[in-house]
Amino acid sequence: LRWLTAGESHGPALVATLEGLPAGVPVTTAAVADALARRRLGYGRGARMKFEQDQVTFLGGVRHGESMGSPVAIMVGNTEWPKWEQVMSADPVDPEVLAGLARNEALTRPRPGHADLAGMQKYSIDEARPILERASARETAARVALGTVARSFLKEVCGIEIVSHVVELGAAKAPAGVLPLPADEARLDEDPVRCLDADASKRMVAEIDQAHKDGDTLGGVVEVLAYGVPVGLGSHVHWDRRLDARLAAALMGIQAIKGVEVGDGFELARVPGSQAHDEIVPTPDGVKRTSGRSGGTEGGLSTGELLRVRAAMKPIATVPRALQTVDVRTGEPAKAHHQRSDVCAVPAAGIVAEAMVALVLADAVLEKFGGDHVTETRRNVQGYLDHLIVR
Ligand code: EPS
Repeated sequence: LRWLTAGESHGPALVATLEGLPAGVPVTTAAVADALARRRLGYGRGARMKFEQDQVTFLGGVRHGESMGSPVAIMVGNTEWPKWEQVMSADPVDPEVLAGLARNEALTRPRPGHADLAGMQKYSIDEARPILERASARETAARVALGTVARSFLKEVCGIEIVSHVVELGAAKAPAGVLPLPADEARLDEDPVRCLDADASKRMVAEIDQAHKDGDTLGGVVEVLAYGVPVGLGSHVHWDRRLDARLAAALMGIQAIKGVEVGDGFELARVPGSQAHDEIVPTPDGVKRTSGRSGGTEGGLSTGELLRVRAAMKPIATVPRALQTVDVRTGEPAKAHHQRSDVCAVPAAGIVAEAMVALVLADAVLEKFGGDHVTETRRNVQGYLDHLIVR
């Protein structure tokens, strides 16, 4: 499975393509639009989330609600585009027209924590606009669109279901060990911060209110669970085939993510071996584990137990109480650019993390089971599970 996204934050649209998806995967514009709407939820988002819409158009790969096996191409239109038509025009624009546009002013005060400064240096551009337009987390809308397709594939061929929740936000933490089920999704989406615990949710909202008052921003931790993952995705035989490594890379590739844990992650480093692993026991339903510390991967292979990964998001780098920087035009100290920003986007990051996990799992499923139509993939999965050598 190969996939790419293109498009800028204030461009006409984002586009996403997915190549290698079998035929017969149920996909509709409405399903993608619903997923994109979930990404816009969450207490603490900025003004743009209120006035902008995501407009979904399939450009290829899907007919009458099913994939055809050809590359899937999805366009997510930015309704903000009319305001940016000149500033972000692909074709040259009359300099006099541009000079009259406040929006087109050169961004010469790079924001710490964003790609602005290093991007300007790397790409030899003396203002941040061409860098921040693509570095923006707006791009995650394209990933969520593709993730919707990947999720549908996973459900269709192995019954895999993915759910995420917010486990930490600023200093507020959800109680440990409370794991949502796929059926909890609607309840989670109704919660302002996508936290399962009502009391923790209230404390998280209070954290956001306080940060807002202080002109500050907040990060947090999201956890993604995948139910129904079969044993044997990924492999122990080579580092870049390890499922945990692929999940970590995919999650780390989300804007503002600074840490990833698989299962109990860093906590496992703090306990002795006798308390760090999941013991194996025989049951009438086959061999099972007595706990889920590993997060459902051992030696880079899925174990068939619940897959559980976590991603830590740093606070949004566009801080209202602007941070210290340098004006690259003058070389003098300055305050970083700030127009508007989210106080917190952790709930949205959970939706993006679900999409990334879905894309990695879909890739791993296809690698192991192949198939050009979902019925073929499903048959291959079933044949493998029916003949597992140890059960
Ligand atoms: C983003 C900054 C904000 C967010 C944007 C991501 O945009 P703006 O700078 O125009 O206010 O609203 O997120 C989205 C548009 C989105 O759809 O998630 C950033 O710098 O990453």
